[in-house]
Amino acid sequence: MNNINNSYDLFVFLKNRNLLENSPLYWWPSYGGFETFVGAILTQNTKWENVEKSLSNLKKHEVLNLEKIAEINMELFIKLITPSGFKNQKSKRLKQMCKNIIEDFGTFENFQENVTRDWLLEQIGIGPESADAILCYACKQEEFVVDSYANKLLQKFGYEFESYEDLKSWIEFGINENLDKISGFYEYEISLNHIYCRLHGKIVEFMKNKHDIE
Ligand code: 39A
Repeated sequence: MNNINNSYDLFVFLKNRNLLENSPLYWWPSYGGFETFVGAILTQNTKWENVEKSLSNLKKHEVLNLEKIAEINMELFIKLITPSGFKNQKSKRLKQMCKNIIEDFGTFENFQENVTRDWLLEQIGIGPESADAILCYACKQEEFVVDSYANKLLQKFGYEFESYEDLKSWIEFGINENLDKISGFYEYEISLNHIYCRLHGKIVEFMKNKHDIE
């Protein structure tokens, strides 16, 4: 069995498996855009493939932007996001959040630059995982996203964490302690945010494709 002493070891273990060969550079499609923000909320409690269908519906109807969702007819919105499940709850929360962004930040660009984790956690329906997904992938901030895949993978290696924040700290600490070595793998041309995106993406791809740790 592979010996994983810290998250740097985990990074190297996953990196050696070329899991992101067919993925976008930052793994999450539309990284850094409004679409990523919507995807991060729609993906709660459902498969990514269902989220893609909802995003495609929103694009086809040309409503995938902050102002349009803040004003969209609820019946239409519910219909468009039906594939990703919990349609009544998600449509209500997403629409309210778009209104709150406009009220507190004016534009999506200003939100991306100035939003805080605390602001996100105050929003109805946003827990730590969704907050970190929005910060990491839509706002390009240095926050690692912990999800159930990370928990399950680390359990396979014999780890158990008491909370979301404990696992997040364990990952972020091991990466930051070994930042120079990791940057070296990418000829020193990679940001910490990009490393977090790639590590999260590798974990998801490893688990979704049911790879083994042996
Ligand atoms: N579970 C997931 C995903 N699986 C994903 N991709 C594949 C591309 N994203 C972006 C988020 N959550």
